[in-house]
Amino acid sequence: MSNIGSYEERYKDFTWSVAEKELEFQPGKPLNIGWYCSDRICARGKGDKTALVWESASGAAKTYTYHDVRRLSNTFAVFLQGLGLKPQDRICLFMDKIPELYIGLLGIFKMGGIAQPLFSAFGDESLFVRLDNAQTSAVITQKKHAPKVRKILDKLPNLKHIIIVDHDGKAPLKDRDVAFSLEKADPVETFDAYPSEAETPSLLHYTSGTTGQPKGVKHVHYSLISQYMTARWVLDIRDDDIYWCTADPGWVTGTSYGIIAPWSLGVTQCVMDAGFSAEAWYKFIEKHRITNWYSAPTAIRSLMKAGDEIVKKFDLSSLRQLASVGEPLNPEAVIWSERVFGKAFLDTYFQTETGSIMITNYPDMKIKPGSMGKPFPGIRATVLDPKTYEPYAETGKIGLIGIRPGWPAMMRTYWNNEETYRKKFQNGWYMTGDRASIDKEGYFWFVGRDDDIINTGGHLVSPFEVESALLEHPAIAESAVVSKPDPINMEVVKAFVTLKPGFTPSADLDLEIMNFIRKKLSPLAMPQEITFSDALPKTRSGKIMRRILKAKEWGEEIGDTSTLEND
Ligand code: 6R9
Repeated sequence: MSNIGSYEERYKDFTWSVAEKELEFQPGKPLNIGWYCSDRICARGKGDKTALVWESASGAAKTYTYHDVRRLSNTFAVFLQGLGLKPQDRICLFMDKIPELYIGLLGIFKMGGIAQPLFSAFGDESLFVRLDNAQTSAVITQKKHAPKVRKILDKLPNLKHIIIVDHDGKAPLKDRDVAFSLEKADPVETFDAYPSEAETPSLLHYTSGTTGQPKGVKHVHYSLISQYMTARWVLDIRDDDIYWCTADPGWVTGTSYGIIAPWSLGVTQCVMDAGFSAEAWYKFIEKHRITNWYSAPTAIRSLMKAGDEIVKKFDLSSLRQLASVGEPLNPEAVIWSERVFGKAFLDTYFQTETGSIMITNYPDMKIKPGSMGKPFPGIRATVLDPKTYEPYAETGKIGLIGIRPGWPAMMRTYWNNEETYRKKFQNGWYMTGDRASIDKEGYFWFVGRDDDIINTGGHLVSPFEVESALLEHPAIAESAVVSKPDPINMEVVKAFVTLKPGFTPSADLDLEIMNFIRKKLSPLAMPQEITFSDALPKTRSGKIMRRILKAKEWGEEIGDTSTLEND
């Protein structure tokens, strides 16, 4: 049995005050995640412990102690204040997985700003809608990504500063640019963190919606309580562990469990700023003696594809705890990992909106490969009848996953979109938008999403966003975007388009459209396949019936087509 107690024992009578006590947080007193993740660890005598081990694709490496993280996040905070940035201003982090991203997040928290992390792979259009929606005041970025921000600057009157963290003087600074070097700036030894309270906003993560623009999920400093507790009990992070979360902080897993949870626990974490390669990943685990590894099904499937032989070339005996999140973890992946690593990946389930792990496998709990496990202590989750929004009386029925609101990391609203936020609740339940069933022993079995959102490699892509971007291409008259099955990414983006008069389908046009989307939105949103059609299936009221196109891709029954216009 592990040191964290059995699931049943923990679930029974759990209240979040357990975590509050461990963190010595007193309700009503200030709570600043930046302080918790650095100053508090130093105050507990662990300042010289390594907080971050960082490596890049080119072989560059850097190591930071907790004292370094504390001092450098102070330095960041003072610099941001010096620019005139104020508490609650939105400050975007738009960088690769470099140390400035990790330390910058704490710096923003410490000066009371609201951090807005965005994937550095985002193109100018993806970037624009998110910066515009949040009315962001500053973007912290690298010189290679700055041109994408500059391109949309005219449309963003509220964006006052583009902060370049690796300015080398070779190219001159441009309009609204300002250089900041973490290494060259005068280190700030002491800084009074902004006295945020539990309910003070901390973070905005953008997530794709089925219709309309992406939504800014607003989190508060109190989220720390559930991020800390879930990391301790599910990821089983202990004091001497070496932890590796493979997620990018542009995504909720990369902030909740790639920055906040590990640093609030005072553990050493490793970051690899490089693309996927089985060999490089195993080498990284071997070299750093990783004990806890949090990854995603797409990566695990890619490792499976690389084969068993390559695993044997490395000493991976340090691994103790493996976990996965983001998409369904297929039973084969669980069984495979048990065979090759001697440990099964524990499936965990949560969302940008939930901020922390909701339904999960738990150390010492029997694993049923293919099941997401059970609700974390303090979480009341169930499966609801889609007609009545009442929990099913019988087990085994497929319904909608609903969670009773009230855990610390729950989103507080969608930024400037209270109406959509309110629509997420039914009969007192927060509606996740996912479908599942619960078996007799209380295990949850994920079935699928209840909307059109495409989950490609763990990243949510809105068909609406891709369709809108496609319509901006001069050759395209109409577009419909659906998911298509894929052995590694589970789903990929597939587009159907009709062309404007004067344009004809060709391989060149196909490639050109793909590139157009990759640059405008991101590589993930890029259609992997484009079908040129003469017409798209539409309802009599003129809505494109994605359902029909999707069913064909997945080899499923098409279902009711009575509202189809052209049948
Ligand atoms: C953390 C994160 C959330 C959506 C969620 C669901 C899917 C996440 C899953 C899973 C099956 C799991 N999802 N974990 N599906 N099994 N263990 O992924 O946040 O990007 O907001 O996505 O991802 O559909 O609703 P986010």
